[in-house]
Amino acid sequence: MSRTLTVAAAQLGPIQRAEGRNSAIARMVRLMERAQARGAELVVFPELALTTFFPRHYLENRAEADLWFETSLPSNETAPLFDAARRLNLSFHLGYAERTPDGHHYNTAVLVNPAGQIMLKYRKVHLPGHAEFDPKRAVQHLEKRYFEVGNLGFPVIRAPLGHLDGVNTGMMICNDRRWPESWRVLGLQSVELVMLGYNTPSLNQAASGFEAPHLRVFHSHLSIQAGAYQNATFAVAVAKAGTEDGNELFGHSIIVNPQGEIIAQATTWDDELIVADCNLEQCQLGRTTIFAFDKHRRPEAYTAITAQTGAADPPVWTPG
Ligand code: CDV
Repeated sequence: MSRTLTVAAAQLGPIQRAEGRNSAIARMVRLMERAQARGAELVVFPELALTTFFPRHYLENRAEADLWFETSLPSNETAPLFDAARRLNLSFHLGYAERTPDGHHYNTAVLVNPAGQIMLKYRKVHLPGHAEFDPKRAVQHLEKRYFEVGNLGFPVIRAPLGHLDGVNTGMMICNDRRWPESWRVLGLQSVELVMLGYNTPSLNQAASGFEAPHLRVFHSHLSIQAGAYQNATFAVAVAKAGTEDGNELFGHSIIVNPQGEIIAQATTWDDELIVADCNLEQCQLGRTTIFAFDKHRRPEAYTAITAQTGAADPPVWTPG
């Protein structure tokens, strides 16, 4: 049987702060219908897909932010996504803000099958930004205020997807894509398909140095293409795009093959579907040759990667 899975990246245009979940979810259901019409078996939505990218908004009373969090999946509001999955025989990946029954907060993604079962859950590990209001920034990035560091590691599961019995499927969320460690941990579990959603502003708002705007998309694509190539996996990277609450998100969603090539790319800042046939057999070449991990990796030389966080100064060279 062919191991070609037809995958749709469902980029979302902006979701304004005043826009209700119902309207965002209606847009997402329309994208699922279009995906099914184009033969897709899996639809991947962005990070925090149900609301505005709220970490840009500072709320002094942290608890008020709970209005942006989901306490259950499905809920009355998110049920139309699950209904559409069943009706259209689609699996979907959803990024959302999760509040657990015991009061923990995570930036989370799930993979849901057409029967509505959650097959895989991931909670974002690399939280960028800061926890307190930063007066130097024109736009805040308060992920460290609103979320805890994910506690599920980087799981991969072999799950039935579309017509395939088993696809080695993993996830990361936005900033995780910039860290080779995220990709390698997935690669070490033989991942074949990485789903990742992101919300990335067109401008670096950190006010600690100039970053040319054109480099923002370059760095995002560079990280995803390198991660896919070095771990012999497909990657579906899906953005929220456009001007949201006055702040520009750069879009440029892509699907990448295990050679690191972009095989589909969004060209608008709107709700936009890109679809690609992903022949998972293509993962074999890299993982049996240049990246045959079992033959060529040297973990004894990599101990610093898990032993330390920050970079240490090297010893100073002295003559003789
Ligand atoms: N949502 C994110 O994690 N965004 C980050 C920041 C740095 C903008 C990103 O890495 O794209």
